[in-house]
Amino acid sequence: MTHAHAAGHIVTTEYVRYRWWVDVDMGLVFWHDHAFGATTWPHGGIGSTIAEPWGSTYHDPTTGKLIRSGPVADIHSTEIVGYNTQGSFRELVAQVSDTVPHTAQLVTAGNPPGLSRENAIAAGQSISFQMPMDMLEVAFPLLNGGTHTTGGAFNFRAASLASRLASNKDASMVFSSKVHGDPSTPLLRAYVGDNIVFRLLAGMQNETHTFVVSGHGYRPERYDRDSRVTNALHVGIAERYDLPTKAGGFQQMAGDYLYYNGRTSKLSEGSWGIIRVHDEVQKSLKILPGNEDFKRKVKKTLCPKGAPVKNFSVVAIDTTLKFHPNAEDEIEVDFERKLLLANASAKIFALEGEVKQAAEDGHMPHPLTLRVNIGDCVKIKLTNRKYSRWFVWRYHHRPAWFGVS
Ligand SMILES: [Cu+2]
Repeated sequence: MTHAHAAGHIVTTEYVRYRWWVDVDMGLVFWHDHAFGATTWPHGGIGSTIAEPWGSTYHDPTTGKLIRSGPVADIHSTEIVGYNTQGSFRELVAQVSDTVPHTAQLVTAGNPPGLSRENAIAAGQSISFQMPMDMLEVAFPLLNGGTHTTGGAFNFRAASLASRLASNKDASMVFSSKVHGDPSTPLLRAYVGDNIVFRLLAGMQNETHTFVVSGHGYRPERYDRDSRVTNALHVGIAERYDLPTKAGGFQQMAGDYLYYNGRTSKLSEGSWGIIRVHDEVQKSLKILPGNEDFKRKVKKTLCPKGAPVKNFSVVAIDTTLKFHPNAEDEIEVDFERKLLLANASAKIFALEGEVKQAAEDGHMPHPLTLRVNIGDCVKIKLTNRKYSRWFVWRYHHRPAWFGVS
C-alpha cells in the first residue's frame, strides 16, 4: 500500500477488509468491481467464493495436493451436497460471460445483413466496449440480431470455433481434440460414477445464457428429489446454481462429453469445454474417495436385454424452406433490415421413405419427430445425403477418440 494505516482508520480507496462467518451452505457466490465493471470485468475484476460442505478439503485432481483456488478441484467430503449425492466430488466452476470484446465475431448473414468487418468494428466501438482490431467471421453465419457478436467466455477462456474453422475447414472436426487439441477452457476429468458438482455462475455481464451438458442431467434445486432433471439451464446476470450429477451420465459410460453455452453466438466464440470420463485408472487422475470400485459401475451395453428395439433410418438432406406459403421470402422491416421467411440452403432431417413428403413434393417440411416408449431401445441409422460435412453430438464414445465428432 502507498500509505501507512494505523489501527482504527476508516476504509479508504486503498483497502477494504471483509470478514464473513460462513454459517450456511450458500454454495457459490460471486463478487466484482461494481463501479467500472464494463471495463474491469473483461480484464478479470471478478471472482467467486464457494461454501463447501463442512469439513471438506480441496485437492488438485492430478497430484492430490491441497489447493486453495482454481475452477477445477476435487472436494473431499463426507457430507450431503445434493439429492442422492453424498461424499467427495469433482467440481467445475462454470463462469459464463458475455461482453468480452476481444472474442467478438463478425455476423455475415441473416437479419440484419452483416456490415463489412471494418464498419462493424467501428459501429460497436464505445468507451466501455473497446472493439478488437480484427474479427473472425462467426462459425454459424445465420445469427440474427446484429452486425457482430458481443464476445464471451467460460472462466475467462474461449476455444473459438471460428478460429478452429479458420485453421481447418472441416466442420465435422470442429470439436475434435485430435485435430485441434483440447480446448483451453477447463477440462473436467472424472471416473465413471464420480460425483460431479457444477458451480454455475453468470457473473458478467448483460445477457442471458444457457448452460448445457451433453449426456448428463442435474436438478436445478439440488436438494429436492422432485426437482425436474434437465441438462440445459437458463441463467441471467448474477444468477448461480450448484448442480450435482454423476460422471458418465445417464448411460454410465466413459467418453468426452461437451459442456457449452447453448447460445449459438457464444458457442461460436468458444464458450464450451469437455468433461472427460474414464473407465480405466489414469496415472494423472487421482481416484475419488468413495468411488474406488468405479469399474463395477461402468455399463457395457446401452440397452437392457429384451428391451423392444425401435429402428429409424434418418437422412440429412439439403432443401429449400419457405416458412409461410403465403408470405414473401423477405419482408422489409425498417432501414435496411429484412425479416427472412425463407431459406434457399436449408438442411433438414427426414425419415428414409418420407423424403418426398418432407422436402420434394411441395410439402412443408416439419422438424423431424420420432416417437418411442419408455423402455424402448432406440437405434438410428443416420445417412448424410448431399449435405455439407457436419458434426453430431455423440451420446457415447470412447475417451481414445479425444474430443467430440
Ligand atoms: Cu455489481
